[in-house]
Amino acid sequence: MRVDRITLREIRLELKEPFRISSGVVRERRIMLLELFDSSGASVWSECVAGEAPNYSSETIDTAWIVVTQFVAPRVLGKSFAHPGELHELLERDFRGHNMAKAAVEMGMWALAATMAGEPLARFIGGTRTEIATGISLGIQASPAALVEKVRASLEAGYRKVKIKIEPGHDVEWIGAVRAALGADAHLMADANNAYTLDDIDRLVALDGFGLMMIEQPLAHDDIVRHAELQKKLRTPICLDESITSLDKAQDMVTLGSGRIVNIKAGRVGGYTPSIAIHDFCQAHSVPVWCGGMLESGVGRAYNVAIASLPNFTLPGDVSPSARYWARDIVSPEWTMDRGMVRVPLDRPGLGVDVDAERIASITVRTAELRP
Ligand code: OSB
Ligand code: MG
Repeated sequence: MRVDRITLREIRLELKEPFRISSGVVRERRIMLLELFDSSGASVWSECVAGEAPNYSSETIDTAWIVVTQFVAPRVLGKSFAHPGELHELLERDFRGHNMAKAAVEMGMWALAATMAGEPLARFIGGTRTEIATGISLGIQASPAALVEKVRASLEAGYRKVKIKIEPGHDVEWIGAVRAALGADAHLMADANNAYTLDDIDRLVALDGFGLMMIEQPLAHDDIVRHAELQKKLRTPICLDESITSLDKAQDMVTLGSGRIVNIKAGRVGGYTPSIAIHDFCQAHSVPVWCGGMLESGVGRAYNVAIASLPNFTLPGDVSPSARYWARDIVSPEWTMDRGMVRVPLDRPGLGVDVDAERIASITVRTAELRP
């Protein structure tokens, strides 16, 4: 494969409802899409998952736009690769961080290779599932009662796991209200997005009483050591999200006991090669993984569904259907859910969905053409 042109686009997509987490709120996504063109004539779409503000990781859509343009694309454009597995090492060499910018190109190369091999992306990367158990991630709500109704509706819609965003003051009482209203069997978890410190140990121990499937990333975004101290005091498994930026970090987590579950987001770790490596490492150490989400459009969702089809993705992923996010997605068919499952598209090569270029054109606010 040899990519001789990459088109960047920024689109704006309004969320059906604002999504509030402990570190910020988003109402309208600014999404960077890429289109990679191979010299053979094949092409593919990919998505950069960087957000609008640096409140999840240090990257934003604007840093990613610059980094892809100035550093990532020049390393890839016009070069021949026998396999997309070669990209990750090339993009790591003397090039620190910017995992989401790297991943947008690296994952596009995987989808391009799958397309050219005539295989569905999920099968090309070793995925074995035909459908993905699906969870929903609920932003911080205005009141415990409002949260209870959201969780109730989500379980009625068939979601296999409900993740509740928490922060100090929107936590013990709120999770307690949900547990009391919906019973011991509801599959609930919490995600703090770094809102706590070890000084909040009393609150965190109080949450331990609610039988949550896991508590995601309670402490600092780059912490491994303090999470190990916290995990010793909790029965509830800690799941790390932000802290796992590479295979090394997953190894550190297991060595130190900083958590028992990993949320894999391919964008956060720099693409599919490191995601597969983390998946394999976790599998060998009996650590379950699941696929996280970054409020992706239908393009990014295709990559999430494909990676979630690997065998050790044994917990429901944040791979909700298109209609949970958007009035209208940019792919057809849109992503749908049936009995809490999203089907892995296995009937065609590549991403498995058509990308609606006309609709994308109508919501594009900037473009760039990158060549060798
Ligand atoms: O922490 O998992 C998170 C969205 C943006 C930034 C961080 C996170 C999230 C989500 C959304 O939880 C999950 C989804 O895409 O549905
Ligand atoms: Mg998270």
